[in-house]
Amino acid sequence: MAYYVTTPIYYVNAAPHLGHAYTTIAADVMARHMRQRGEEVFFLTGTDEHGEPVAQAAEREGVTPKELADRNAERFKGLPPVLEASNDFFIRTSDPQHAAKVQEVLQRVHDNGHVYKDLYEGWYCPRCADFKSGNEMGRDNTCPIHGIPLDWEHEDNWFFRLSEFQQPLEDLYERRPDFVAPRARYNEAKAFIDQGLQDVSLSRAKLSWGVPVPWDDKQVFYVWFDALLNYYTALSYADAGRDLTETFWPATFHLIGKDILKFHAIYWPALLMAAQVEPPQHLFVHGFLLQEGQKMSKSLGNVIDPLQVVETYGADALRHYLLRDVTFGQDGSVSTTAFEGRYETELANEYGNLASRTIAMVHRYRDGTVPRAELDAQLGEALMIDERVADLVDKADLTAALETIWIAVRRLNRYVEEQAPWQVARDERRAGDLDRILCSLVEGLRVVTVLLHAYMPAATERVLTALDQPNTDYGQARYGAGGGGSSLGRLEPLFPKR
Ligand code: ME8
Repeated sequence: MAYYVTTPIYYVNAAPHLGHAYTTIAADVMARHMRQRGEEVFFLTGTDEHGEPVAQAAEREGVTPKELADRNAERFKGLPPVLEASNDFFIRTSDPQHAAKVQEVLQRVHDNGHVYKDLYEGWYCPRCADFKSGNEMGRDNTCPIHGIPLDWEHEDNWFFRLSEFQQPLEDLYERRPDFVAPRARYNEAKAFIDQGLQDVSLSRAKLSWGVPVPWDDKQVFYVWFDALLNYYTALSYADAGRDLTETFWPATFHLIGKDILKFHAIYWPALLMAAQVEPPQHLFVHGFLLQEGQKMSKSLGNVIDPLQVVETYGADALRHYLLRDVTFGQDGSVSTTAFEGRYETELANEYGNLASRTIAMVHRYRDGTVPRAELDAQLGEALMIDERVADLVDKADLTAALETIWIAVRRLNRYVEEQAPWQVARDERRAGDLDRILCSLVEGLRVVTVLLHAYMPAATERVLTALDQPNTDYGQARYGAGGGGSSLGRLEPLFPKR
């Protein structure tokens, strides 16, 4: 089966921050997990480079939009490798192949009769690149997201007949209750549709930093339509020798933050229908990372630097923390104190310690060779979780999936305490018991490690290497699937004290 997961493409008007890292990490967990299951995966991320947010930031810095975009796109492009994110391609909307495909698709929307010219008059936020209707505005005509005054815009635009898609969108939501998750976001999108859809601007006349409208050389496409199309255009040129559209479209999951729901849940499927292209299968909308109760964002300036965290603690620790501490799909607070707490209690003391003591005991009591013995059945139930974890990841319920695995990690630590192998080792007559305990522990550690691999690729690889069982195929996530008798390597502390 083909599996296609995307993140939003990020604005290049500033440097990447923790919010961007968050979505990229989540998408990576899904991509890695699916690869373990043998699926053909395509994972896309990239940068959104056109429109006012970038043009205005460039003006403030006294450089051209292209210069600013080139400089910051490099920083965004450098983020996935730092996070151990395994994207298959990085799209930039300034790629000429993207622009050509945008023109092709939107020309089709035009030729299909869904576009007309009219005067636009209304409020506009240049940071959101969004036209605001009355109920989307803050006090005194400000943007409720950015807190800046809105601009009163007055210009001739090409309009997209979104209102024509009222019924098709209602049908889509009726037919596919899993089109948008979590449920609260589905309801929010549906409520927006139920209010009655208005046509929207498809182009801007005042701006030159964008993809030119092929039938009107005085206009460029409104940045949101250009940006949304990245999910589709990338497939046509990501692999130089092959058009991947047939294989991967419609996308399996678009992951987005709740700030951009309207564009993805309403404009995007409507636009695709207008171009006679199948809408994506699922949108998953996660919440905001909050710091001191406020949305963390580059324009508010209150950010934890993901690069710094990774440099000190490693990418695995950040990946674990973000998906564990903030329920994926809801808002959640982040803080360095909470991060350090999880690092120490869960990574160092629970998983890290389970791995090091298991391996150390095999060295101490059995010269590093895992004894062959019957596995302890009492661990079976706690460790037979591969299907449950897979079902949860299928729904992008990444926090629940991680919690399910973590319960097994804790069960294994309890098993060590209950069985007290150090006592068993003192009694020669109980050699068989010790074999069983060590063999079961190694197998249990291997199972949770295969399951955790998508979340913490680096640490788990080290553990599997030390266990001399490097296979991460999902079939290996079953208790009993491992080959006993391996000889173990050494393991340096996975999560050392900082
Ligand atoms: O909106 N908490 O780009 P953007 C959680 N270019 N996630 C956060 C976050 C936070 N505090 N801050 C940012 C754009 N994000 C458009 C998207 S897509 C066709 C075009 C994440 O740079 C989250 O995924 O403002 C959010 O949706 C995205 O970054 C917005 O990034």
